[in-house]
Amino acid sequence: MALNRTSIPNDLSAFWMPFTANRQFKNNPRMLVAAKDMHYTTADGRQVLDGTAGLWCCNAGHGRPKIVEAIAGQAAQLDYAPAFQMGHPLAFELANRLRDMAPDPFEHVFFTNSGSEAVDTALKIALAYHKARGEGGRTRLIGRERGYHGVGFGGISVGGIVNNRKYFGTMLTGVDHLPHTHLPQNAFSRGQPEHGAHLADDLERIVTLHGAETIAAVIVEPMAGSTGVLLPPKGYLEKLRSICTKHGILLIFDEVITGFGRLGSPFGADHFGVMPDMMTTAKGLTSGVIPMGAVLATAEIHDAFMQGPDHLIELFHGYTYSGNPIASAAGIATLETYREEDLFQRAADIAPYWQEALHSLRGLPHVIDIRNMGLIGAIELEPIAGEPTKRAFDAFLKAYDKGILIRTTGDIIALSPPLIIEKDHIDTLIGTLADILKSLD
Ligand code: PXG
Repeated sequence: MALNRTSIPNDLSAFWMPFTANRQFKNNPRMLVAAKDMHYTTADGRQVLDGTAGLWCCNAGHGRPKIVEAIAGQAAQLDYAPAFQMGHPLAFELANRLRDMAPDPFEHVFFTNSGSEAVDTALKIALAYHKARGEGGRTRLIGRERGYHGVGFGGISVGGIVNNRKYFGTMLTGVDHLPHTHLPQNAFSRGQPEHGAHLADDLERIVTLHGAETIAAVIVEPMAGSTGVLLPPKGYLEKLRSICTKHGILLIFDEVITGFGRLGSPFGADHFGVMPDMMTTAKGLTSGVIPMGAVLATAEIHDAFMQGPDHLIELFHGYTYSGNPIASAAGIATLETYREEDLFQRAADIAPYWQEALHSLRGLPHVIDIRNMGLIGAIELEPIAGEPTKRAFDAFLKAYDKGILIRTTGDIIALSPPLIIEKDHIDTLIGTLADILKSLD
């Protein structure tokens, strides 16, 4: 039985909300109390169309029976099992299913509880991998400007968002950044933009500056989500791959957003046809229902650790909840839902309609760019002079009042609906957004 709280609590003061304007929220609470398929229900009884799959995570939609039943049943059968030196079948089954779903080179799965932890895990594996192979001098990590890799110290160090970095000291040392790939000449691109493959060559500059033998890994989102949907230019990821290979540097794709069908393929790596050495995932792994992340690694990386006496721990890393039984059950049921409903193909099939709908907003007031890929879209607004982010935040508030959930970052509106979206939902979402854009200051 759900606890079934459906009204706004009297006291909102104790909960210090994440990435939220706490005072603004608590004066104007936007409280969601239920969800089913494509819609949330608010405390005041309204239906809100989910244009963002929660936070880019509820790829299967909400309240999906198979996932709900798996979680409830698993909680009753085996609620928790120790994650270290003990096992339970579901974590192994989910790892096998992920291996089978992932492109060929990925044979091993390390479970975490979030994308941030998946990123820290992958960075640590990269460092320890080189050490295990006798290249312990490879300690540098390379990220990218405007990259988002969660909020752990590893993630903010390789990440490239100034507000996520500047309050938190010096972070990891030995980190450098590639330039971002967002070029003005690519405005209004449909899918991968034409210009900017040369930006990957900056990795050669970084290698020349530091020496390849000091660099452990490069981490990028194949398509940067959080900073406003920055698409990889044609040829860019291929170049990054070949420069990494040439210099013995591991390439990590942060697939926390691009994984699980968001681009119409299982992973971004499939979509772009470029294979990294590790992939970090979370979000869509359980359709957002239970916190869970995973790092997928090649046999080459995994096997480098499997040395020495076999009673000794090979990797000194893990979490109390790595492969938690209820999260594993949610993951298995989620992957089954994706397969039974062919949701990744569905996303690919509806993507052209999505693209045309989004680009129909071109020419409306304040719209300076629109870009899209798979079931992702971004509408970039001209900021109000001297008040950056305000125009997009106003759009977000109006959208919620008019019954659609959108997400804003800076002055960019980002959309990433559940993969079960229908054409009439797209019409509602984009039609409502058009009205809002016409009404903004
Ligand atoms: N990597 C990437 C690429 C992400 O997008 C993380 C890591 C961190 O995941 P966790 O599970 O630790 O939050 C993310 C998370 C937004 C938004 O609206 C994006 C994320 C999270 C919350 C909001 O852009 N991405």
